[in-house]
Amino acid sequence: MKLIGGCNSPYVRRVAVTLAHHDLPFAREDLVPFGDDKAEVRKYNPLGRVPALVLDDGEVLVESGSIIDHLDSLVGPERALTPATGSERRRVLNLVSIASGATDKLVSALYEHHLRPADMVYRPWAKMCDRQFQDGFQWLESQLTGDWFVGDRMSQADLSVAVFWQFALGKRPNFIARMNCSRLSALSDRLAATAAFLAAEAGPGLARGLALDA
Ligand SMILES: N[C@@H](CCC(=O)N[C@@H](CS)C(=O)NCC(=O)O)C(=O)O
Repeated sequence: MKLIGGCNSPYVRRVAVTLAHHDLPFAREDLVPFGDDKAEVRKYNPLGRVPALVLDDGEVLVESGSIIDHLDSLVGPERALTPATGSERRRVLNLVSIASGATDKLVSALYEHHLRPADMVYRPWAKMCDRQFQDGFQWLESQLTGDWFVGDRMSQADLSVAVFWQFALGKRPNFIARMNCSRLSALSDRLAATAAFLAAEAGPGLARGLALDA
């Protein structure tokens, strides 16, 4: 398998951490979905977005959620990070949807401030995105009442929330500090020290690039 995209993207990184957690061997092609690399990324995904995962027979999967679903199917229901059925599955998917949707808003605000010409930035929109990110992650904070979001072991909810939180911290450290999400921070710190997270580190680019209030 080959993972397209670099771990500076949180969507790529949650796939890379899942691959490492499951001990699945894979190669990487660290393409950026902008600039010179965009045409190359389009060869894997007509939308020109990362991540994409090229399977050994050449089939290409896109969207981090679909890719992760496939990785779970490779390791079977006992080891899968998203339960196969029932209320625990619904809960994990719901938590991941909120975390992923909130991160989409953080990314939208970064794009608004950094990709638009300065005199065309629409600040009310960026502010609304910040509010949505904050509401989403503060709700997640309220849902984390024990060591794990669901059950007694790490699920995809824990893994993805930690990856998204670390991304947000790299881009908006002051904003994140003001949110006072101590439980999410503790979860994130705990997981950051595990082998799967260390194997998929974002590198210096995490704090570089589109940082807003570093
Ligand atoms: N919902 C997608 C989001 C992927 C995404 O937003 N990727 C960004 C990189 S962080 C990207 O490729 N952006 C370029 C673009 O959308 O043109 C997923 O979960 O895979």
